[in-house]
Amino acid sequence: MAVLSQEAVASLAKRLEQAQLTGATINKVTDDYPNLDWGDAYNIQWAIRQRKLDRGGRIVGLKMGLTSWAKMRQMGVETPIYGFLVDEFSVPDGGVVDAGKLIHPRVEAEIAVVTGRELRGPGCQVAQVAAAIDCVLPAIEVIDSRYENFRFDLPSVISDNCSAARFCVGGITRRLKDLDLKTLGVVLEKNGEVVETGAGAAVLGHPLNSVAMLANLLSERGPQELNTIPAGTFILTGAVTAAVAVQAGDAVRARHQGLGAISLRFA
Ligand code: 0L1
Ligand code: MG
Repeated sequence: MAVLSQEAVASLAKRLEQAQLTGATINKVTDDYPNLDWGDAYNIQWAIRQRKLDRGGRIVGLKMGLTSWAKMRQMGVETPIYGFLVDEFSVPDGGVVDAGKLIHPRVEAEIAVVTGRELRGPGCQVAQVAAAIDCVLPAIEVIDSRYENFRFDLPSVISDNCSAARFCVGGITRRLKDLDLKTLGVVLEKNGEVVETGAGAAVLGHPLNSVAMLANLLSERGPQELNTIPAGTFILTGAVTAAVAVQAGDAVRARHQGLGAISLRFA
């Protein structure tokens, strides 16, 4: 049960979005509102989303976060969380990220999908997801918590749009039938050295589980216009690797088996 007034939701959304836009840390939202729950947290996230739309931003996708069992255990939760991607977060393959606009960026290699049909929960299953996926792409997500030292609790990170900051897609686009997402290997390099390796199974056992869970989470809590995943939705399914800290001067490359390589530079 959400407990915050609309005014409090609007004011926290403004504070969090300002922090994201200016690259400044803020107190956790639960420091001011210790009883704030998941419902309030998503209300704040959706209010940030609305602020971006009101200024002419375009929502270009959804992301899943906390999709590894290890990270969920660490946060004491049993379900992942989701956030939105807006056009201002998008960086082209080979592009440059202005690290001066971020606080303490970290990169994660991810597997991204685009849906070809609507997905609707509750009860959405992997088989339905498999039938609905149009294509698969390699991705890098840059996360950047607006809280000091990436220290937060679950309502605070949901409110902060799951630390979403930038993302990059590119490489080779493939049909799902041509890939085994569970065993798909990923190598993450920083400044030419391998820093992380992983396989798709790191994402909830299979990245398509993550998409099914997203459809089910949206059906539970999404505002009316957001309670399904429409056809044509780009989705970051969650980190295949641990998040790696980066700073100005770093170059990052992700190599996804069968999907080519994508890279970003931080300046
Ligand atoms: O994309 C992610 O998995 C991040 C989710 C939020 C938690 C974090 O910032 O580490
Ligand atoms: Mg991520």
